[in-house]
Amino acid sequence: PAATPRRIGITCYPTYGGSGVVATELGIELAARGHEVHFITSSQPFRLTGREQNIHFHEVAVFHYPLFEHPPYDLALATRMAEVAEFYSLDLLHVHYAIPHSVSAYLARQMLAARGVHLPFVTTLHGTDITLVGLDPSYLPITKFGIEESDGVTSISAHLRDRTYEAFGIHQHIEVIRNFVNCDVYVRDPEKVAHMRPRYAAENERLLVHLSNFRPVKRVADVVEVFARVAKEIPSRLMLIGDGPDRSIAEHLARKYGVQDRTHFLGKQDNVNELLPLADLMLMPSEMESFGLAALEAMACRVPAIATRVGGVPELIEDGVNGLLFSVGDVESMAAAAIALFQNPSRLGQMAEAARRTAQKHFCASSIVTLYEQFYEKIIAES
Ligand code: GMT
Repeated sequence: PAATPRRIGITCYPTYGGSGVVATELGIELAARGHEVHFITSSQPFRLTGREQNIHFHEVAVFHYPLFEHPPYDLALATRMAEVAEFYSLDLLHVHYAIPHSVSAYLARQMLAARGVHLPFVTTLHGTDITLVGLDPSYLPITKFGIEESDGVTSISAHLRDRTYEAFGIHQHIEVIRNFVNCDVYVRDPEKVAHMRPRYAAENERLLVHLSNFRPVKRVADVVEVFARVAKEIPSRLMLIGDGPDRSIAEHLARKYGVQDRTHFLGKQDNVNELLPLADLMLMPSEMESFGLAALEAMACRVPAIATRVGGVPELIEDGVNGLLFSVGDVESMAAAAIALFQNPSRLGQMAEAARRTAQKHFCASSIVTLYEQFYEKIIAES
């Protein structure tokens, strides 16, 4: 049966990054199911057009005053959360990424409670809020507090849940609700591929893809190291989608290995669902991934990934079945595996099929969004 239509507030980092993508896609899916969704963020989430039905956007404006060396965004956010929640009678607030969102949500809940208004909030942990930021000793106590004060906590992988229990000594229940992809939007349409692929690779060439925010944790240098080795053996090209601090390292390495003319630096792209299906193989050699959303998006498009055996990645990629897993930094083995796959098209085809099947069977928006709806109902009923 359809869930009761609810009024849900969503807060996330609206810029490029997996947590913002998941939060935005969740809002879109909830709105399509008849819920009223209110994004409360510093700017419009990048995957929204602003014209979607049932979706409202509330910008958090931060007051700047010369005395403030650091404008107090967390407080501006808490204030806006409380205002929106009261004005639109929100049933629940769902914040993505613990820092500072769960603490702002806590403040909003307390402000409203003082006025007799009830506002439960759910925190979804995405990864670096726990593994990097949350473990900076100066942030640990407040992150722990934000998590413990949440009316409900979810985590995007079992690995991240366990890391959170260990690192924060938290005892409350953390529900694992894995990331998802819209399998109707992330799909390989052979006609579109035939039309667009020649822009990036000739018919006899293989196309590899990497998608990230080019932060050190993504090890973009390893992507180029692998590609340089593959390009020696197989006519191929590399498509790099995204931008960030390590882009110039990647450009430098591409020149060093003489593969700059075979590498497309596409920068930040909005409609990655149109680009991913053009590729034959994804490279995701990250130092850490609590989930690895980029790999899931590729898999839904029938593009298996060569990835690292870290964090929550093995919950998505089954080594040798729907992709391949290696140790961090083992570029030689990754390159050898890519070459072997390209020399064995039927194995690559089987892996591509298995990748799509995994996305459809376990990670489709249609089933995962229902888990969020059920979780919301549980929290609303209990709080
Ligand atoms: O990895 C990033 O740099 C972005 C970060 C984020 O918070 O946006 O990604 C984390 O959340 C994604 C969505 O849930 C996950 O798919 C990523 O694996 C996770 N990143 C890390 O754990 C490093």
